[in-house]
Amino acid sequence: MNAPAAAALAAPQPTLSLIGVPNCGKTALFNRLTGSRQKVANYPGVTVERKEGRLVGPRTGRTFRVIDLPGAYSLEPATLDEAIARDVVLGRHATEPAPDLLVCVVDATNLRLNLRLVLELKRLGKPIIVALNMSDLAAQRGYTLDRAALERALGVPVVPTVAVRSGGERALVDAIDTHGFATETAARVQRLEPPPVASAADIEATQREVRRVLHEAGYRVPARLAVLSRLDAVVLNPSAGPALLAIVLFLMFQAVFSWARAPQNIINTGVQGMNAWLSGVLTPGP
Ligand SMILES: Nc1nc2c(ncn2[C@@H]2O[C@H](COP(=O)(O)OP(=O)(O)OP(=O)(O)O)[C@@H](O)[C@H]2O)c(=O)[nH]1
Ligand SMILES: [Mg+2]
Repeated sequence: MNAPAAAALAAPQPTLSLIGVPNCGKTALFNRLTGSRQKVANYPGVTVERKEGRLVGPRTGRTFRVIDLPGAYSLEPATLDEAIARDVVLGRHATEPAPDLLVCVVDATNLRLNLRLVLELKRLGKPIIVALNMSDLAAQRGYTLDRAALERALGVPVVPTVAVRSGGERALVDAIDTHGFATETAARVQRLEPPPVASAADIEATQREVRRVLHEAGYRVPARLAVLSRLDAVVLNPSAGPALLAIVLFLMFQAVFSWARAPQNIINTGVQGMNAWLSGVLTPGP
């Protein structure tokens, strides 16, 4: 066995956690990274799935433990899934080691929502790589984004991935394999405090930061989809949504019970006229 291979075997296996909002493609990317080298179970005492696998770095020959975390919108948990994801990331989970590297998976077609979590994770000060997933869909649908500018604006590595395409994980594998774990193994024993509960001012500051990053990265949603998302924002708004629903129901009620009267009268008159005409032209039967 040569010296680098022996050193790789002797070194502790760094742990990577895949974290991101629900449905951004973590599990698809996990499957690409680990192939068939997977173990699936539940976290102890709960019915939340735990997936662990192994990735072997093609350049260094080093083995990485990869953990696929449940989806989380934020480190302030509102669900059991989010609580587990937060505890693992902070190194506070009873049965999980603290991750050495966070792979934050983001959906390139919904960056505004995804970046809030990236900024929260960045504040923890742990090593992080952003996987810009669904890059294929973003390109197909006409989104504009300068990946290098996004990297500069965020201050962390950003690599494009397509978790549903063979080879779509290559840039991420390279970034993991060449990541400087040796100097950062102190992060392994780090048990971090949960971030303080965000005030309204904190949330507003994060939104401003998201807008700044998106602006610097030249992120543009295609006009057609921007209109739909603005419509979504109005229809799903907790005050405007129910008011709109009440208006639509009122209009339907009016359509059935008031506006329908005029066409109904026209049809009735037509049928009566036809009846009278037919009675005149047809000879009475036997
Ligand atoms: N086109 C495209 N589809 C993707 C990509 N990554 C994931 N998907 C699809 O997106 C859907 C969600 O992917 P998952 O891997 O289950 O997402 P997840 O983040 O694990 O979801 P949760 O575990 O529920 O948080 C699936 O239908 C995937 O096939 C991608 O890069 N491109
Ligand atoms: Mg998943």
